[in-house]
Amino acid sequence: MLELYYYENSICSERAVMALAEKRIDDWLPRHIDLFKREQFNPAYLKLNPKAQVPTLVHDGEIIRESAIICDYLDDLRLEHPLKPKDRIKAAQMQEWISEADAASFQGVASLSFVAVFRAKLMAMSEADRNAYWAGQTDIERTQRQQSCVFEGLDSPYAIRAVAAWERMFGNIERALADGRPWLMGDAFTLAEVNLAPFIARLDGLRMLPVWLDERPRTRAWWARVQARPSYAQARVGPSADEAASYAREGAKVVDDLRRRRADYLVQYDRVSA
Ligand SMILES: N[C@@H](CCC(=O)N[C@@H](CS)C(=O)NCC(=O)O)C(=O)O
Repeated sequence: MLELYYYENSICSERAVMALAEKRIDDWLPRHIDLFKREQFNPAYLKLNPKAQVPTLVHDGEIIRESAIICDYLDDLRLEHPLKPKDRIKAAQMQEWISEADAASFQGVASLSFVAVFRAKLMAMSEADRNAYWAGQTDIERTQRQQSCVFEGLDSPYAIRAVAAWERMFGNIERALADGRPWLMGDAFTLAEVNLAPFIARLDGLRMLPVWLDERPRTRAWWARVQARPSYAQARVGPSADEAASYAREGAKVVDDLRRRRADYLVQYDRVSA
């Protein structure tokens, strides 16, 4: 039995659901964890995932955590519709995309979501309610990042790191596609795309993508191809219908400032043209 504990509007959960769709695995049981009802802190769920995070996969009673690892596991589960290159070198190179997405891009998109959308919500709360929101989190780095983004907005050092992380990622994508390949690893769509798609979809939903993609036509075309995958629609990647309007509205409020921050960042740090 394959059970996925997940929250529909979480970008890490979307990775796992997209991998399931790509693999045409449909005999899995959805176990919904509503992050806004704080269900990630239920003692039973904490036993599955002590970090109080989604997603978690449970396969015949065995627990698999971390969205990138879950996607990799799902790929190995069925031979059909492979999402990893057969060639060992290419498979290792594919992992570099995922590792960079996990190490920097995730924090980047999470920070920008907080600056644009969750900041206003949390600032509208009483101090006691805000503290209650953060109470229970098990990852001090996450709490500090969120607090910095809420209290400092785009002045938060995490926001500037987000600008840098996505500058690096989109620069790498544009360079990788320069030889005309359709996908990051060549002719085949792989886990590199699956692991990036939900993060980029969130930036898209926040209307922030043009900040990095205005000057990157190959990445724009690649992103359109990713969005055209049936799995993208099946997994409902991107902000849900009821959230889309507020994400677009709140993101649009900060996008000009974000563009200025990127320009300042490039003056000081850009060493590689993309
Ligand atoms: N590295 C983990 C990160 C998981 C993660 O941070 N999930 C977020 C949703 S995208 C979460 O569960 N947040 C819970 C919270 O903020 O309380 C993974 O890729 O699975």
